[in-house]
Amino acid sequence: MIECWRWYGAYDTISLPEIAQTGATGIVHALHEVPYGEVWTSDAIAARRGEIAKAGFDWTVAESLPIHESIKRGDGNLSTLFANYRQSMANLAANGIRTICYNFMPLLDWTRTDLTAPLARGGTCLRFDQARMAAFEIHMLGRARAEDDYSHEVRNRAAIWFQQSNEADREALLHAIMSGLPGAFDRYDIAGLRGALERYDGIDRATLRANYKRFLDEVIPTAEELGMVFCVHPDDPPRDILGLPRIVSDADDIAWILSAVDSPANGLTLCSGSLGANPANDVPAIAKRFAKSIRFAHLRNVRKDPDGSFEEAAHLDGDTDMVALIRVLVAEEARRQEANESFAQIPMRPDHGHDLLSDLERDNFPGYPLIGRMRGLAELRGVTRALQQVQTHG
Ligand code: CS2
Ligand code: MN
Repeated sequence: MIECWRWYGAYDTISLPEIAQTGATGIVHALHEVPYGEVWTSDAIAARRGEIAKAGFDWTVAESLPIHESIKRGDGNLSTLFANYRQSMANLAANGIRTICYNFMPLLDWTRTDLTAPLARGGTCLRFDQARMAAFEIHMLGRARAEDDYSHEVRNRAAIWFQQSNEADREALLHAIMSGLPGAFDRYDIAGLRGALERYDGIDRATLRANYKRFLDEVIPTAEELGMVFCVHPDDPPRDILGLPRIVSDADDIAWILSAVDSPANGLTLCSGSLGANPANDVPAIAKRFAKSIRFAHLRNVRKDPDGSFEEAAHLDGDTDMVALIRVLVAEEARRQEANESFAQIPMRPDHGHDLLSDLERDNFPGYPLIGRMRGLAELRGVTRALQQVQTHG
């Protein structure tokens, strides 16, 4: 496994020399400052790669090479957007970056309703609360379509939360839902979000899948030519939100994606935290079933409530059996090495982390603190090393 760390470049308050002390050797990075749909130039990639190399790291994975909303919506003529995307791929490959993580979530990337939920022993975590999300969708946005996504009981609690909330509570909820990644993409207020959602009117699951297939047809042959691998990141949370369909949420979705274009370049980012938020997803079993297609691993854990809410647990402590999952990854790496396959080692990163100790005084991106992720990485490293030894020596 290649131990990696997501670094947000100029947007990050955590420096490369600090990351070096965590023991990670690979950097996961994107040119976050480039507006979605524009080309990542070779010069800009080379400069960033040089900066990363100078600090002693390899730029191991490009995450994400973002997909413009027009491609997801399937708006009219997309030839320029596809050509730009392929140009960015070629520029990455020319600079030795051959693993591309992306996602196909309409409109919003990962979504939480609370960025600082307290932990029992101190520190904070990210939380997704069903009633708050329902309050946002149904009462703040006025999305009647979203009502079907919630139980009667959750809708009741959502109505009560909304009635009792003040302006500041609603602002904080909007802020939590809209935060996510840094960079040059649209961020919305309520009115803006309503407008953006209208542009998705009429786009159901089947249409979104067709648009996704069209994207894969446009880029996977190029990835093959360039010797690159693509790995789709699952939806987070893995279910429809804002009344929009999500199509990368479970084993059936993954099977559909991998068979939509059958190629070794069409692969998967196994994100245990994203998939693990759906009680129907058995993450180690999913990893086992699709092991050959896993090109990147995001390792983190979640603890679920019966109503569908969840919070991010310590890396080894949530509902997902991380030891079982890492065992699958370690076995798959051994198989690839044995078969002399390229991309034998799987890059991993401790996906999110808790805000712990000095993280609490530091301004970092939600989910991406230094100490909390370092704790996660250290725990995962211990499990991995032990299982690697068992794999080799029995
Ligand atoms: C994150 C991803 O929530 C998560 O699990 O790792 O959302 C990530 O930020 C991108 O969506 C990957 O393309
Ligand atoms: Mn992830």
